[in-house]
Amino acid sequence: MERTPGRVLVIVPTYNERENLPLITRRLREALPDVHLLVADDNSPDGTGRIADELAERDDHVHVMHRTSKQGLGAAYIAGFRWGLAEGYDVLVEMDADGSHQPEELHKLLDLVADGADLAIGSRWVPGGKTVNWPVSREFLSRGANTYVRLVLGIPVRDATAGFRAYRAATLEKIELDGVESQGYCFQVDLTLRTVRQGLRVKEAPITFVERTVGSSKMSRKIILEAFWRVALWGIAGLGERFRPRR
Ligand SMILES: Nc1nc2c(ncn2[C@@H]2O[C@H](COP(=O)(O)OP(=O)(O)OP(=O)(O)O)[C@@H](O)[C@H]2O)c(=O)[nH]1
Ligand SMILES: [Mg+2]
Repeated sequence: MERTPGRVLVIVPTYNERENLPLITRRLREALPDVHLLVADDNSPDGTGRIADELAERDDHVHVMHRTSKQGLGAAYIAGFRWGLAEGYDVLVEMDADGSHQPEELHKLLDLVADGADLAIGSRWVPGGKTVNWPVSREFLSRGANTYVRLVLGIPVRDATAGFRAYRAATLEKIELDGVESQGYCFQVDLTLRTVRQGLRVKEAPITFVERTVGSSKMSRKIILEAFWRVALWGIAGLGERFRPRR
């Protein structure tokens, strides 16, 4: 029997995902019919916001947040979390629109939350995790970034940059979203670090990450550099904590 950890909201940030959004919406609604979806669109020039409105008109489980301009993945998620918390959802999920995160695997994350995890991460880099059609360069970047994060921050998570995750509402309430400045992918590392530092339970489930087949990537050199310097600063800021002698 399917276990449920309460009312679940999946937040999907979108920027120019007009082909992908209807597909991912249908897959999610079929895989887990009780789960709600919030599309957080940054005024996509390709009309993704309009498509989201059409989907929401036909389905009371689909909601749309229209944002004024492209402000990065992190800002879109924070706005989505705030909406979901105000609406009283128990679990808030992050999922990409491009099909890389498979809605058919979401139950694995919800099961971990139902079993007590405060944050469940869909991981490429635990045993059983896979990537499909990912260029060697992207795999190298992701593995390298995760090794860097583990060395600099010392957190026991194999895939801290992963963007397919489920947060218990109480976790987001504890981690002070107001202080989050990260915009690109380091947003994921930032929230992982905040969760670990609160002493909360982070669990990873293996997933199969599938490279997008339509639309274009928003990954950029700027996003990679932001992650590099922010992680370094968090590492330096945490040195006092890590090397303080135990009493
Ligand atoms: N609202 C909003 N969504 C964004 C922004 N940047 C990226 N996204 C969305 O965040 C998700 C992940 O972005 P992707 O472009 O797929 O990034 P990626 O997965 O590293 O790149 P690929 O591997 O090429 O797919 C997608 O659903 C994007 O549409 C942004 O600035 N605002
Ligand atoms: Mg993607």
